[in-house]
Amino acid sequence: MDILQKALEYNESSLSPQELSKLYEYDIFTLGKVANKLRTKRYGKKVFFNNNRHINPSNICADVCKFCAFSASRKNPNPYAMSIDEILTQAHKAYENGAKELHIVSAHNPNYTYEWYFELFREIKKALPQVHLKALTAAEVDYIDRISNKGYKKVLEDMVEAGVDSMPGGGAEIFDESVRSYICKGKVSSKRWLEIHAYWHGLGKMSNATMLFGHIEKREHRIDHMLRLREIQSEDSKVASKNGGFNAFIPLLYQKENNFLNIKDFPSGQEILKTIAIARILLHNIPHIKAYWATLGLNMAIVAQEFGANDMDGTIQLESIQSAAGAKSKGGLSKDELISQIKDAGFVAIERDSIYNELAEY
Ligand code: V47
Repeated sequence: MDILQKALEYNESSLSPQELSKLYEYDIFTLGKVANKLRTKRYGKKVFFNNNRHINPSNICADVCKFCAFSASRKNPNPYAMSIDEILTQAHKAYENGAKELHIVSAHNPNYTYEWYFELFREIKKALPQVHLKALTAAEVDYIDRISNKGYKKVLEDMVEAGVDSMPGGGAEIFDESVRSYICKGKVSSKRWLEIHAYWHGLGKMSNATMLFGHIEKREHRIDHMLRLREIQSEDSKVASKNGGFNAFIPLLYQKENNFLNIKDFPSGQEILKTIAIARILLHNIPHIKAYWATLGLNMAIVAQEFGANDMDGTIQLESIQSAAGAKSKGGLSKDELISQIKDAGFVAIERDSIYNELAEY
């Protein structure tokens, strides 16, 4: 039996990342056809997007990730730290512009206290209770735990109490420990990143999971990353009382400018599409695969919808992390632009909320 057939049997522990990395040896049409069949079975011609706003309270960071161009202590000479009032002003504007989700993640600013974060979330929820609050990556949760000594479980419980609705998927990077220690030494460990999400899911909450690819990692590291996520998700589903889990897997294509990784060889379009198709094939228990237009570019993100992806992310309004590294995403996208691209590609555009309830069809 060939490796693709075996991969589709989902005999959880039978194939190693090395064996599964042979999936990349199939051509894109073979992988794409299988991945497209899987996504079509679940979603037909639907492509999902949401109306969201990213807010990044500060770019002053205690951690040093080689791939990051956003952090002020690196090649970006403009440090900033927003106050709660400034963030609230942005949140109100975002809401007036149609955002139904606020995605709030920050650099690890040592001047923000434990209380600051939770006051921020409470104030936002008080002012805009109808807006979905997606906030704090597992890397931030780990950082807040380290500065406060509260323990990550308490941080997560306090997030629920303060009104955080879901967690974004950032900070996952690549779980392989050797790659991780080269690209982001000192940041949350892979083990802890996974423990944090598992505990959050146990609180009945949803989250996403990213993977930063296209830098020094090898194919088998990407597969290993996906398998670790698949395992956590299936562990989660064993506990009957839980309603939480991973909503979406988001492969983030590494952007090369203004950072310290100094990568010369970038993945081809084929390698990117194969990665997305393989994610759909392997991650049978994570419902949504997001082709994040901010890193892939709009064209590639739309093409990826025929290679297993079923989501584009959203309007964003202001994107500061990937655009600092060269992505053309700073100003976000209008809802009309997203809808027109999705329709032009022959799909049905579905505006969703943050946990994938369908709000409107275009
Ligand atoms: O974890 C940093 C990445 C992430 C670069 O959960 C870079 O819905 C590419 O996690 N090139 C933060 N990527 C963004 C993130 C995210 C984005 C969209 C949706 C969701 C979601 C989550 O940005 C970090 C890091 O992996 N990043 N630098 C770079 N040079």
